[in-house]
Amino acid sequence: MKKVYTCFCTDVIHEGHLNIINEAKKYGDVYIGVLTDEAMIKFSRFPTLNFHDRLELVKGLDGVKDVLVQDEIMYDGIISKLKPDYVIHGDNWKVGPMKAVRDNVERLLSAYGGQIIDVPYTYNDNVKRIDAQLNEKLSMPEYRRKRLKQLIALRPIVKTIEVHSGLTGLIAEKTIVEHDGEFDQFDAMWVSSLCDSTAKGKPDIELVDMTSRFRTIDDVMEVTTKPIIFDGDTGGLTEHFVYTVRSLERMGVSAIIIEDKTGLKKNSLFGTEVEQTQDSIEHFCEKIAAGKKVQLTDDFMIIARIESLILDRGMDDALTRAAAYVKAGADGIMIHSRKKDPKEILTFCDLFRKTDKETPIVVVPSSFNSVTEAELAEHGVNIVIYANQLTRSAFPAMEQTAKDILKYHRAQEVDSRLMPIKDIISLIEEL
Ligand code: SPV
Ligand code: MG
Repeated sequence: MKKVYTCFCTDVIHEGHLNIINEAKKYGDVYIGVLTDEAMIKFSRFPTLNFHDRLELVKGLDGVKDVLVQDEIMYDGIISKLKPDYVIHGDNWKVGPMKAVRDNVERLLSAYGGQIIDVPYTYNDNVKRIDAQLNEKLSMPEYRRKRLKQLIALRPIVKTIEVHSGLTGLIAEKTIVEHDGEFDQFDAMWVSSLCDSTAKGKPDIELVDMTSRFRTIDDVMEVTTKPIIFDGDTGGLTEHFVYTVRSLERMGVSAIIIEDKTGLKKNSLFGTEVEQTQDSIEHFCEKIAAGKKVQLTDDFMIIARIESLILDRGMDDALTRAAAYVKAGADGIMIHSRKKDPKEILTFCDLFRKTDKETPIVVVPSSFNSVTEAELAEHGVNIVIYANQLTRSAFPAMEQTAKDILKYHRAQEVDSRLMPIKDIISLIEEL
């Protein structure tokens, strides 16, 4: 019998999958691959079933000769192992980023005379409804909240991008690229105090109040499923912070990061150019412990941000504080720096990891932006936050457009730089 292979990357078997199996049977014995969680989350949505359950789901299907584990999106490993005569797939992979996968399969099969079978992709109302239900489930607080911890366990480094509106949320949610045979998308979203304030035309000094910050989170949550890390500034008074923790947890936010400063907070990237006061270790530990005490689930994370390097207090102070904050209950440490060279951040990570192998480390490479995700991961970093790049790219583009319209007294000159009207009116899907 000939071998026919297909790979499933799904939590629900619907008529589209059954159709593929029925078609496959016409050509030979059917082998199904199940994509691992690690591979799936690089280009698809986060699975609502764990890998073991997804494997069992496929094993329970009729007419399947064998079920295999596929641990890469590209088919090199699985094809060299199974040597299928045919690979069958919905024809949706002929366009978009998935085309790279089809090209990969075509190249591998042609080396020994194998063939691709493209079957018409099933996307009827029933399948659409299942798809929408899965997305809805992922956006629910109890699923979304725990996802940051799940991603820390699954990803070499959790890639997080700044959001401050529904629109930036959609960019974080939907942007997927294929590059050099690898797929990538952002894992999580950062509700930055700087960008949330800037979007409202306000300075980043804890002026935008919590009600307004929560409103931003809600706008983002309405249109996304990815987990949220909230920039909680100093956390405010401990008596207020405990309420913030409760509210964020209930909303389905995964983590709050609070920084060890008191008084009028200014953005860290000002460094010592402005007056900034670091909190005492004792007081900040009390704040962390108070927050941990009131949270109701194990999912929510309170991450302590250390400003010692920003304020030129030295590496020893940063390390002492890190150890104290972890002891007080912090679920992670964020270390910040405004140096262009990543050396001081990497040194901190190496020294911290000598005594603490577990506590997640978060970094924000706005100044030390030459560092790569792979380098950070090598030094034990778990979460990288691109904290302001969407805002900083949008502002000059909008400003230039405004200037050019004033200059030319019409909009024609700027049009070639703009998103087509057809695209903007169809950008947001209607239910
Ligand atoms: C933010 O994005 O608001 C931050 C990171 O707190 S930074 O601006 O680098 O301080
Ligand atoms: Mg901030």
